[in-house]
Amino acid sequence: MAMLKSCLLLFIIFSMGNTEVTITRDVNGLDGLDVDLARRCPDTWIKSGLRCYKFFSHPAKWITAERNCQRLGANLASVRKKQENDFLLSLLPSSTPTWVGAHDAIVSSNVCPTLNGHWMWSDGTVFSYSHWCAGEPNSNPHGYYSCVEISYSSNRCWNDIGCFYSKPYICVKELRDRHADPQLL
Ligand SMILES: [Ca+2]
Ligand SMILES: [Ca+2]
Repeated sequence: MAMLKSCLLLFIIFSMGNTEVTITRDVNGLDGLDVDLARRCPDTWIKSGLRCYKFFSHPAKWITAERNCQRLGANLASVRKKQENDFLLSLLPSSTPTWVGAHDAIVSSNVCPTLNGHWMWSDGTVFSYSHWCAGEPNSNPHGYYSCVEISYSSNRCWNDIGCFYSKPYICVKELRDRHADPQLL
């Protein structure tokens, strides 16, 4: 009986999802992707693909930077591929180490040594691409290098470093997820 209820619930949820898609297409006469491509970024934000980016030159600690981004309906930038990394670098002066949204949750490897260095993005993106400098990340054995700066050194690669440093940062706002501002439609 419990399984029957679960199946019925799944069927209802699935049906509602289909209904939502149908309504979107009826109202706009476009599929979801077309609608997203038509959306605009806020003034002073730069659009690339289905994302809006903004570089903030005023230095802030990593968590302050992330919260500043969140107040704007954004997160510190995640980086999913080389093209995005190159684009982020194009937004900032060459010798400007800059916070992005990568962090690991473990501050001290003395407490949980096997859990240190598991990187994630503050916007929930799966951490699959990276552009570490040679020898990085080097958080072990202390583990407190738990946030990531890009454009580090003359190679403009990634470095893990203490989150308490104040650095410029880049926010990213998705145009088609929970962070999207309905007013932009
Ligand atoms: Ca760490
Ligand atoms: Ca490092």
